Amino acid sequence: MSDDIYDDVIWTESKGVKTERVEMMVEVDIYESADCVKDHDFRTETNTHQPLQRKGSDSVRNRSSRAAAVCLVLLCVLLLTAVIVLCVHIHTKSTNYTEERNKLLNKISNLTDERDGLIFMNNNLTNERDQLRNQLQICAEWTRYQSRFYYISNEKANWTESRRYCTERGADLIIINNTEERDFVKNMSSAAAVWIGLTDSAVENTWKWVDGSTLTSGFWANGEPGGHSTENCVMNVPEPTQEWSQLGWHDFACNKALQWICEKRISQLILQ
Ligand SMILES: [Ca+2]
Ligand SMILES: [Ca+2]
Repeated sequence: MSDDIYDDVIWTESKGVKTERVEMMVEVDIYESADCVKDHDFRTETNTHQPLQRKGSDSVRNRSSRAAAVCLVLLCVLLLTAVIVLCVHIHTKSTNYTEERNKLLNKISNLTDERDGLIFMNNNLTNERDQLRNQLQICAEWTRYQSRFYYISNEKANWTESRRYCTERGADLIIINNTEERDFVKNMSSAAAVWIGLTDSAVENTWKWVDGSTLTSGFWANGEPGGHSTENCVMNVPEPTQEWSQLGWHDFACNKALQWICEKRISQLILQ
């Protein structure tokens, strides 16, 4: 019985060893199978994933290219827009500057016209001022009688120079129209013999006043005029002196030096 038992045990043990071997072999097979499966899966995965990864990278590359193209187009559009806006801005500015330049040129032209007008006005005012000065001087030095101003010189000159002095001041040698004026001249000139504006230089013995009118009647001294062609200008002797015994008008040589009397009408003074 015990032998049986031992035999059973041995058998059992051997059986157990066998079982363990079987189990180990099974385990080895399992592990090998697992390794095979792993290897198979890895290869399978490797074989399966490689094309997918390639497809994915191509897709990403395509997307990147499209994005880059879109960005480039957008950039071009932006640049084009910026260029257009800049051109419009420059054109607008240029137009504004041109308008401003034209306005300034117009203003300069107007100011130039105004300046020329002011210069012209200033010249006129300067002339008026000079005329007023002359008139003031005339009022100060000349004597008013009725509607005329008279001036008697202190210097002596020939008839032509005497007349020039008067005409340069808007006057002329005196024309004696009546006895009142003759008496005024007599008072004015005291005893001095003076040139008056009467001559027959153009036609002998045809006496004309400096205004071109012909003498009709005059205040000749006794025996005058008697100088004929040698005495063509007239002097007035207001009263008898040692030199001139006869008062009144004398024909006398025009180149002789005497004092003179200028006459100016008030209308001439205003017009001057
Ligand atoms: Ca004469
Ligand atoms: Ca005479």
